[in-house]
Amino acid sequence: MATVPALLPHRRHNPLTGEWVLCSPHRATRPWQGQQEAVARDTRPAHDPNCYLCARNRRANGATNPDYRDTFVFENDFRALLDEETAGEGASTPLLSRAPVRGTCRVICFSPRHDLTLARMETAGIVRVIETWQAESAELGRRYRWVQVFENKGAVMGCSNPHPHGQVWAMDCLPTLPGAEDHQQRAYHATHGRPLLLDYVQLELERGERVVWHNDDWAVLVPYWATWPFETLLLPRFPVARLPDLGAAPRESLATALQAVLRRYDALFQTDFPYSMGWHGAPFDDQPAAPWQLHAHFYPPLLRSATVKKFMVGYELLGEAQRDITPEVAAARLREIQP
Ligand code: H2U
Ligand code: ZN
Repeated sequence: MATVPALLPHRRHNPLTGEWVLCSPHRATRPWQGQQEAVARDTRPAHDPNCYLCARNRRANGATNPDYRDTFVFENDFRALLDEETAGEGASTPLLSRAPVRGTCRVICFSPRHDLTLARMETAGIVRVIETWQAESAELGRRYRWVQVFENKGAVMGCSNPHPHGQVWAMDCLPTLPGAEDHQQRAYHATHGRPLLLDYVQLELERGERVVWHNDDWAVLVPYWATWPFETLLLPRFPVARLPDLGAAPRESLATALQAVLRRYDALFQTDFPYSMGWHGAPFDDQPAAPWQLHAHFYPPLLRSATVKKFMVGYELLGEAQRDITPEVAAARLREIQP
């Protein structure tokens, strides 16, 4: 059994959500005889006549996609949220409580090229994607309190189509996780007078051990409290509360930052790296935005190869998140890899 203090089991606190994660570094060498996922061989055409996201093709509801050139946004044909005023049935007992919700869901095609990924796109194309994220956030933020921009990539993540695309869901209330981040960032700001994540990015850049990559505007790091093996946080090094607040220069440097993290991911296990990623920024409500820092989370499931992933099961479902490989080791591997 390990006795080096750094290798002993310990718990780490996530100041963004208030949750804890169990870290068990001594366990990283345990034998593995679990599941092997089939590696998806990538032989996609530039245009797939059967893809419902490719230009000029028909979607499930019969609509035809335009002959789009960069990004293309449409209302999700199978929306999880509806615009209509829903009946907010009053709770008859506190144990059977429900609340009304209004919202909308859209799909964002990143490129007409069926064979690309965000990682493999040129900087100019990624800038167009960022501009689309900004425009959608600004427009939906005028009508809804929360706008969730995200990308779910890879069959392992339940993504239904390899065509490069993401989604945006907007709703009139704060979902659970942004609600926790909102609470934690406001509490930190009330005590310290500075945004939590602006202090955090400076601390991590001074320490260096969890930093994967940085330029003058952005830093990519494996957070101290990461739960997924190669989870990263993309943080601005300047105060900014929401996606639409980014000007031309930080937008350009963000495109470079996205390439840096995503190309490292692809190189890590030499695969089209699966992940869920998404943006968190200040809610579109009348609360002060100053405690908030815009940031993106990347949650990739892979653990040790293109086929072996981390499962959030057992203790994670019943106790709390747990990891073996430390965030410091994960950051060093991502930092050292040649994208
Ligand atoms: P995934 O990226 O998670 O697979 O989602 C793709 C979305 O595209 C999914 O939410 C929508 C699905 O509802 N979709 C359409 O809106 N129209 C279609 O013709 C097929 C899929
Ligand atoms: Zn396609």
